[in-house]
Parts: sequence; C-alpha cells; structure tokens
Amino acid sequence: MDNKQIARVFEDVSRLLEVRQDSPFKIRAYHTAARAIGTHAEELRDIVARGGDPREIPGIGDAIASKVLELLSSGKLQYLDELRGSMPAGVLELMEVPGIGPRTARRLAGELGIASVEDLEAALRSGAVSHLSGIGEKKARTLLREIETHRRRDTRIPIGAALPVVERILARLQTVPGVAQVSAAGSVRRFVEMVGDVDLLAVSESPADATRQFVQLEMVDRVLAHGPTRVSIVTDDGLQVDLRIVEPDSYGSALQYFTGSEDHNVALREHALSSGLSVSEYGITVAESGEIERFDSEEALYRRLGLQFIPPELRENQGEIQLAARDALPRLVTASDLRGDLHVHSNWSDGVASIEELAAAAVRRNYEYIAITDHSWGLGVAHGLDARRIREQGEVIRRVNEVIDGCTVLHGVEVNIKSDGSLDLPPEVLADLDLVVAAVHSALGQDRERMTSRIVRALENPYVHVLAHPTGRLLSERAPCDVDMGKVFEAAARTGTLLELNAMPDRLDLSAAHVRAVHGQDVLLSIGTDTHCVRDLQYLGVYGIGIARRGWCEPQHIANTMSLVDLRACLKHRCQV
Ligand code: DGT
Ligand code: CA
Ligand code: CA
Repeated sequence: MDNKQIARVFEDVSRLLEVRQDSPFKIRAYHTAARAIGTHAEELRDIVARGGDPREIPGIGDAIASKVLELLSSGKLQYLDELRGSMPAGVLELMEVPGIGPRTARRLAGELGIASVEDLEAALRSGAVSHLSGIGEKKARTLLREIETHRRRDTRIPIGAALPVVERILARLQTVPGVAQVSAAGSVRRFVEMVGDVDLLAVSESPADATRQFVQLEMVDRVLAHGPTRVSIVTDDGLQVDLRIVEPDSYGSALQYFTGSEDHNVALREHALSSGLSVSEYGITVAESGEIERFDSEEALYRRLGLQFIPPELRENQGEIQLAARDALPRLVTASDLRGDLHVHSNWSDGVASIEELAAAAVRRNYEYIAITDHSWGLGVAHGLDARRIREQGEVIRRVNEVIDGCTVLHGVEVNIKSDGSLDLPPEVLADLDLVVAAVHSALGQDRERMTSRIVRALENPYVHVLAHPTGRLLSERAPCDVDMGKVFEAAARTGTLLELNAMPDRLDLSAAHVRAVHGQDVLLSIGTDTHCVRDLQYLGVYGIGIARRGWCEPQHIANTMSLVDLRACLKHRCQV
C-alpha cells in the first residue's frame, strides 16, 4: 500500500468514528494522521523497509503506528472492518457527497435504509426524503446538484489529474530507443477540463519495443489490450491510457484524427469533400485520381485543406473551420504573453513560502510583476491579515522591492466577501493596496438570488479590482455556487472589475465556457494561480493558459499580458479608485 491508500483508510476510520459519535479527540487524531500521511514525501513502506518508524511522521502516535504496520503487512485493517460492520451499509458512500455529514448519513442509511448515492438520488427526486428526514426542498435541490458533480467524478477525471500522468509517460517513452515523436492526443490535447481517458501517439521504428516499455511502467495497474501498434492500460489511479504507434509519414494525419474532437473531424471531412478530398487517419485521398497524400505534420494537413492551422483547444466544431478558411482565427494567448501572476499567497496567511522566496521565484520566471494577495482576517482558518498586519506586510514588500531587480512585488489582498456582499476590510485599508482581489469563501450554499446580489454588490465596491474564483467550484469535489453568471458578467463590465481565471488545477474557475462567454462584453480577465507554495507558480502557463486558450482568449482579453505601467493605469481607470 502506498501513502495515498493508507491515508484513505484512516480517513474512512475517522469518518466512521464521527458517524458513531465517538470521542472528538480520536476522530481528529485519525483525520490528522490521514492528512499527514497523504502529504508525506517518503512512502511509509520505504520508511519501514529502511528500519524506520511510522512515528517519524508528525501526527502519528503509537496506536496509529501499529495500524500502519498492520496495513503494510496484510493490506487490511481489522479495526476498519469492525467499524464498518457495526454500521448501516452505505454511510461512507453517502458522506462522499458534499453536504452530507455524518449525522445526515446515519439517519439516511439507518432510518431510511438508503445504502447508496443512487438510492439517495431516487429518494430525493421522489420527495420521499424530505418528508421523513427534515431535508427541505432547497437542501434537496442542492444535494441533487452535488450528486451530479459527484457522479461526473466517477467517470471523468480533471485535466489536472491527467496531465502529470501524461507528462511522466511521454518523458519515459522519449527515452525508448527508436521512438521519434510522442504527443498527447484526444481531449487532453484539446485541454478539456474533465477527460474520459488519455490518448497518446508515438512514432517508432520498433513499435513492439515501445509498447512493451509502456506496459512495464510502474504506474500500470492492468493491461486492457496489447496489440502490435496499440495498447490500452489502466493506471493505479484508475486512469485509462491508450497508446498508438504510427508511421512517420502519416504522423500528422494520425495526430489530427486522434486529437478530435469527433465533431471537429466530421466537419473537417465535410469541408474536404467539397473540394473532392477524403480525409482519414492515414492521409488524404484525392477522389478524382484515387491518389493518397500523406502528412507528417498537422500544419501541412490543414494547409492542404485550405485552412489555417487550427489550435487543438479550438477543435470542437464551434465555427473554427469557417474562420480558418477565411484566415480569421483568433491569435490565441500563449504562456510567454503573460507578464506576471495576480493571485499569490505567502506565509503571511495560509501559504508556505515567504515573500522573499516568491519574489525570487518571480524573477527566475522573468515576471515583470507578482501580486501578493494574502487572505484578510475574516477567514479564521487562514491566519488572515487585519489592518495592522497589512501595514507591516507593506513594509516588508517595500524592502523586497528595493533589493530585487526587474520584477515588482505588488501589494494586494484577497479580501473576503461576507454573506451580504460587504467586505471584511475597511475602505481606508483597501485604498492603500495595489490590487484588491475579492472572493466568496463562506455561505457557499446561498440561493441564487442572494448569491448573485452578494457578488454584484462586491463588484460594485469601488475598491475591488478582481473577483477571484467567481463560481467557487472545486472540480469533482464541490459544485459551483448557484449564481446568475450573466448578471455577474454584466456587473463586471459595468463596474470595470476584472474576473479571475483561477489556474489552480482543482478550480479552473472561470471555466473555459465562461471565459469564452465574456468576449465581446467588455469584461477583462486576470489569470492568477492562487499559489500557496513556490512550485504552484508553474500553473500559470499550464492551466491558466490552457483554459484561456480553450476559452478563445487573445492577449488583449487578459490584464496580466500588460506591462506594469499599463496594468496600473488600467486598474486605476477601470475601477476608478
Ligand atoms: P474523452 O476521452 O471522452 O475525454 O474524449 P476524446 O475526444 O479524447 O475521445 P476518445 O478518447 O474516444 O477518442 C480520441 C479521439 O479519436 C477523438 O477525439 C476522435 C478520434 N476518434 C476515436 N474514435 C472515433 C470514432 O469512432 N469516430 C470518429 N469520428 N473519431 C474517433
Ligand atoms: Ca480520450
Ligand atoms: Ca481513447
């Protein structure tokens, strides 16, 4: 068992103890241990193998250490089995749905015999639950939305979980002798937010060697199919990966075909047919002569069809083929267009890096600016800043700016939007800051009307420059808030407030669909990573740019493509502070 699996077991123990209303101390001990193990760098099995002790990990005491040993030797935990046995079936599964706590789960499973998420959905739809268990109509609607999100998680995987796997496999395949070209294809290459499976393509002189190396990767849990030029595996994270090996002279055609989307490919074939050309995964057949043309690059293939190269992120048959035919595709933003990061947490609130470390990392990345936007005090958990600490932080930032070269640290804040739309810092504090990012963090379950007017009120606050993670969604974990985005876009345009594209892979908020929807509405976007450690800064050019491109963004749609001088002027002018 690896740390992730062990953590999962202790998390289950903690939850079952909670259902049983066991001692809060014990519940917390298992929860803390689960978190410590899940995030610990060294595998527990390696610690034990080198003669070490599980108690080396802070948060693990005697009782849990002996359970770790039991898990490592037998793969099972008797204590967990006993706990499960003492409780109605289904409580753990029900608690996977956000909004269902231990008390509700126990009541649903124990009194109503609801043993699965499917049972619950049926009961909610029929109204059976609301009569018996005090779950009102509004709560029932919220739960149904959460179930929807929960279900999608079971079948589709966030791009943020797929990309690291793709990168590891591609890096490995590149080292196999005879392999010339490798690429992701399918929905991953199109930067779809939730992907079904991963498609990879490679050119190789000896396909058998490449496929053999692939099935021998450590992450492979099982092999679904293994042919001479095509393999499908499932990784130990449950992700299906298909690899195809193709000939060098048809690589362009194959890559185009397997990148999809299917709708794009259908439309492309229709476009080609009108000029007597028939497109397949192997090449283009000229109808008149029957001659087959092959393409080693996608660029050449699209050119042959009289089209501009269409970036993968646009290939959804949403007008891209018609635009490409007129040479009128948008000039999509790229990572090198971005000049800085506009949402960064330091160890002044809940981040782990110091302002000095973040500034140094920004210099290394050639950023022109980086905005430190720590949480305000209203967020109890995050060591939020009050007026006094914001002043002290300003002093530190001034000193850092005196010593670093080529990059400016902007002094910002991520101010909390309270449930009535007011902020938890006074105007005179906000007025002194370079960048005020406002966000909703509490009362996420408000109804549509209240949530919308709450956010609109925050947008109307003259000190707010940016609305961060506008919908509050966590991919596969938490449904977006119930909010009228049309009204949010309208208010953002009217007040000159920027909307954030949060690049944290579990947020991606705004979504690509929302990003695309704001074009033409005079809404300016800002991309921020919501970084809590130096490593997360890399998300800007990966997920931030990926979603921006998928949302058809050109550089002028995004505030952080501007120079510092222009950015300052723009913030001042738009928000009229
Ligand atoms: P996913 O995996 O559900 O996130 O979405 P995709 O787009 O990656 O779909 P997938 O994995 O089934 O196939 C990858 C690409 O290969 C797809 O975008 C287009 C192409 N393709 C695969 N099978 C077919 C097919 O039966 N017909 C057509 N037209 N294209 C196909
Ligand atoms: Ca796929
Ligand atoms: Ca596939």
